[in-house]
Amino acid sequence: MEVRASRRVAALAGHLVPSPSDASSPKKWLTMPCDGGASVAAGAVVLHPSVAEALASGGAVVALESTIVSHGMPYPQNLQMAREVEAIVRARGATPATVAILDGVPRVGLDDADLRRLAELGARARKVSRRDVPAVIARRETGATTVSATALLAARAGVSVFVTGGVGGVHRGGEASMDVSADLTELGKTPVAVFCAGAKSVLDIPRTLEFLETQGVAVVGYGVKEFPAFFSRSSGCDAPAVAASPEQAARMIRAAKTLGLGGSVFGVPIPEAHEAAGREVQRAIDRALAEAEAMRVKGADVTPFLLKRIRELSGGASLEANLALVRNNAEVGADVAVALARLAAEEREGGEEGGV
Ligand code: PSU
Ligand code: MN
Repeated sequence: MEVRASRRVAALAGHLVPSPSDASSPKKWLTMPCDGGASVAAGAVVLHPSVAEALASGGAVVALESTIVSHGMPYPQNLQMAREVEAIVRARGATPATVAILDGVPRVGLDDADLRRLAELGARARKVSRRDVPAVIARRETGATTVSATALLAARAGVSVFVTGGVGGVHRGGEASMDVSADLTELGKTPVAVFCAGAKSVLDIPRTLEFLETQGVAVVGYGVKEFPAFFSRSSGCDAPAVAASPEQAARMIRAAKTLGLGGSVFGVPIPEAHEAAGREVQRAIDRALAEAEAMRVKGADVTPFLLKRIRELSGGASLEANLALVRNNAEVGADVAVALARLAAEEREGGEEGGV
């Protein structure tokens, strides 16, 4: 064990220069095995050895969000989901990298014990958005990362594919409250492709798409024309682009990367077999929205409040549908990550001209 670990670190040293002060180049971030983090500088991203190894060898890696574990689902289904999604990613030939901040250390790739800890903490874990990152690190707190914080930490580590359930968006009434998820601005500047089932209809989907356009985020329907609405395959809004295969999605991600652009959102619709349950959930959504307004729930509490009430009001139907769409997103995201790794390898070998 000891020997293997030190050999791994030696192999990695050749690829990753420890220079945590330089945030602009992912390759220069300090990386260490996750059990040896004693002297890691505050803010340095620590990669799990399996993730560091996959990246160093040009393998496919898929980042996974942790707020969906802590705040998105109840225990123990959340732990089961987190494990299952990692297993799906592995089975399709990619390395899973769940992202979180544990005891003040940003981590890309977790052990099973870490997953369990986040799942058990549930809503007692901090919900960490981009703005919360410095304070959580400085105070050595433990937090689950939202799409925005997951995307930024994944990008710093050099991971460009990310799977979750749904993205945040412009909240209803957001034109007055200015409650616009930091997920949207993050994707405008961070080169990560998020595979999700779209945005929930608790949000204002047309305004969310407008905002993504302003931010220059590439929005893509995966195999569908419409941008999906989480529990429903249809939102009434067309996505500006369509990807027909993992290879095509990978070429889009590669083109954005080559030009130094920001992120993208791939809307993967909920599988048809689970959409019926989704319709039932719509009524629960409408009621939860009315309650949030009556109770004047505000800010970062809005999304967790709505998710919890929808689950309670729909009697478990929403949880079933949610689990099904996350599994599906993991399959698609892993396939695209594998295609992307292949594409990058072909370009390195000069086998294919351009690749766009
Ligand atoms: N949508 C879901 N499930 C979730 C979230 C959104 O269907 O768990 C979480 C994600 O972590 C997302 C965050 O990044 O909520 C957005 O929160 P806010 O609206 O406060 O930005
Ligand atoms: Mn908000």
